[in-house]
Amino acid sequence: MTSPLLAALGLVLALGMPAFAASNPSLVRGGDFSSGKAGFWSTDNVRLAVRSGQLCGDVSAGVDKPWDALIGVDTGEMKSGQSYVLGFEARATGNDAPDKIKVMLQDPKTPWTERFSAPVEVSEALEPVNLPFSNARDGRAQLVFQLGGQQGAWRFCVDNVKLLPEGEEQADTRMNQSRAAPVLEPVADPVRLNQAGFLPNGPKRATIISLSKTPLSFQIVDAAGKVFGEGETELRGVDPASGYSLHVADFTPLTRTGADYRLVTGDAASPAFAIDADLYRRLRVDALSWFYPQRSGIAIDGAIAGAAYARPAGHVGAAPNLGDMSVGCLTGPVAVKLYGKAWQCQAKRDVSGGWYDAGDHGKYVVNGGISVAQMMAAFERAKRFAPKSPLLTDGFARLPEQGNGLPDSLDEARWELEFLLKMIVPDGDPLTGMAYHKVHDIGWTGLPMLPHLDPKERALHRPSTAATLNVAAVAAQGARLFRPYDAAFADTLLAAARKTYLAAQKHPDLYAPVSDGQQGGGDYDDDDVSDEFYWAATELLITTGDQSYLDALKASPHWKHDPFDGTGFDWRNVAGFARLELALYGDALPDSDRQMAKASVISAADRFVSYQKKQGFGYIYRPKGGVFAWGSNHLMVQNLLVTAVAFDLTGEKHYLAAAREAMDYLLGRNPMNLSYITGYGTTFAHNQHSRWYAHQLDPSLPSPPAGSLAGGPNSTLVDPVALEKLAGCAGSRCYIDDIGAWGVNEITINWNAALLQAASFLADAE
Ligand code: 9MR
Repeated sequence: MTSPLLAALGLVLALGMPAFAASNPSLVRGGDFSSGKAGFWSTDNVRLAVRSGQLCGDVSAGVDKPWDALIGVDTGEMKSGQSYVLGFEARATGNDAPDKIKVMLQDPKTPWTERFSAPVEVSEALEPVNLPFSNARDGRAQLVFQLGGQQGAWRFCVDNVKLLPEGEEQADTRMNQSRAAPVLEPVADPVRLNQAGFLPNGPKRATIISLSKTPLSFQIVDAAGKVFGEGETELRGVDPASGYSLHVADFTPLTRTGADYRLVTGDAASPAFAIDADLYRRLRVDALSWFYPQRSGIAIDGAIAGAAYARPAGHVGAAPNLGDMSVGCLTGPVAVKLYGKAWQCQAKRDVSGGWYDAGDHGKYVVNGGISVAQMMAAFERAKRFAPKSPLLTDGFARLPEQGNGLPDSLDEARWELEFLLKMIVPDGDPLTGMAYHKVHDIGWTGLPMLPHLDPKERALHRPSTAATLNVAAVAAQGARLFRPYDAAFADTLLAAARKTYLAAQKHPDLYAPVSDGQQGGGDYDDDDVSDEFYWAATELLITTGDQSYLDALKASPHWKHDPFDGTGFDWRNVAGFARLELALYGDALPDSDRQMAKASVISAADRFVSYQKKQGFGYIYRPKGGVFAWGSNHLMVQNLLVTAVAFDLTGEKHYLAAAREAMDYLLGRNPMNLSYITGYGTTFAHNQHSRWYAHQLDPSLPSPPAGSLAGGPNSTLVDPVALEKLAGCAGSRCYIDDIGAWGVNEITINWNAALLQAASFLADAE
């Protein structure tokens, strides 16, 4: 028996502003860039794009004068004699980035009379700037950042730009979103912990929601009431993301395996939990097996997937399906609206197969790309660091290819890779070698809707540079992993990788547009593909060792840039994933460059460990402005993977401990008091948004299978259920387990692929 005692005085954080205050008096509109570039413009030598929610301008090399390269925006009406505060956050990256720029307010027309200007120091880190000044002229003004005067190219990013009458800074909504209103009443079931269980040698912490200003004593007991440990909580104060006042109980020294432990404190008890060495081995099997019933173009065999999940093949041209054996291109007025002019495409293509993206029947190349990449990354990690891992074996998961001699994780990856190859534009088309951005219905279907019953016409959408580079990256990655098993397939993949990469170089700015929202599928829009170029070159370099890809990497704005800002990488921002790959497998890099890649991961992991220590629920996530993003659960998993890679690079156990603890949030140590993974924990999400796991709407249909990760809290309410039920919610509480809440409760291939990668790491790493 152990008696862990960790009592320390916590710091009670200052009370925050209420969340989502109604008014926003800023005279600069859209300066948080949550809806794109808003009214911001630039001169021709500055290429503007919204990246990770910041407005970034790539400034061309050799602009002589500071005022010849500008980012600007017009302001609202200003008053003479009034004092204002100009606030923003800024950073500068690139070898030739300046350490100072000038910001100014001027009249919006000739002779551009200056009202106020100030030098601003800038560095790699996003730093806040607040500049009070007195305004001497009535009327609108123009805010400009002067960015010229450097020899080389560099990138300037800005965020949370606001111009406020002095004294009104506190009323600005963006400033308030980072802090929830403190909750001053006790909550039911205040003890929150990983309900699925802890690893015997892993960290074991619980979060207790309590207004007590002194430490609480707690005990760990089994079902018979036998005490296995006791201690006192550490006070953590108000958690800004939830508004809850938190204590943390640490019982790490308890290592005895068992199934029915509880943490009790005063009158409260936690849900039952286990201490279990096999937890992540099971989750790994489920997270990988999850993909089989997500497959398009193949009947799902109930004997393999479970009887409830049996269904006919979807989208194989059998009525009422109209796809995916011979799909035409999106044309007509809709295409003209989206792409500016109708694109030349007469093709009818067989694009059957692949995975359905999420709860819809769409198949999107960029999301397929990052998903299959993370699935293969799980395989490659096992191959390099855990050669005895079951993940490397055949017959380990619930797949129809069991016994074919290929490891299951590669079988499943191949299902998607074959589809991605079909999405490459064939020879003879003007965009040959590019990849169609996506294929989906031409209008939304309702729920429930099993895949084989979808009657809508499907359409291919115009190729995009981002989709093309996704294919290049994963085909290159697949080429090296499939080679020992199937050299012919590896050759096909490598040829496809080279071909698509060349095509993307030829068409470097074919951006996927934001659709008008009526098109029956997700947009997956992206107008900055510098990170996709970086990723594709990374995978091609790792696979081939060719110098040309190293040259491309060195010329990339991402070469020296830190991609790990705590928001988590995803389908749109892939530089973080690429950096992990480079650090782990960049054997072809010169020594000093390899060290640089490794060091960037390790220093990010150090930051992440310190975020986690301060975070009362133990997650690793720094949402921008405190605003939880769509799919926040998987963004936390991506950050977990950064600490996992730091462990692989260094062998230092505290990174492993951080990765283990980061899972606790998903499995119940959270403000919602539920596990976000179906089948794991005492109370788990099971009404995720899906057209075929629609049990909530039709009891004859199943709930999602075990190992389904829900998207999780999303501060931006987008679906009708969230809008009605979650109005005014605090960041980490913007969640509801309802099938209609697609903005917070969907399942997707990219979220489950990240989960698979994390579970596989946690199952193998010691
Ligand atoms: O996961 C995607 C998220 O990052 C985007 O912000 C959001 C809006 O474009 O779309 C999410 O992806 C959805 C996709 O558009 C359609 N299939 C379901 C995906 C998950 O909700």
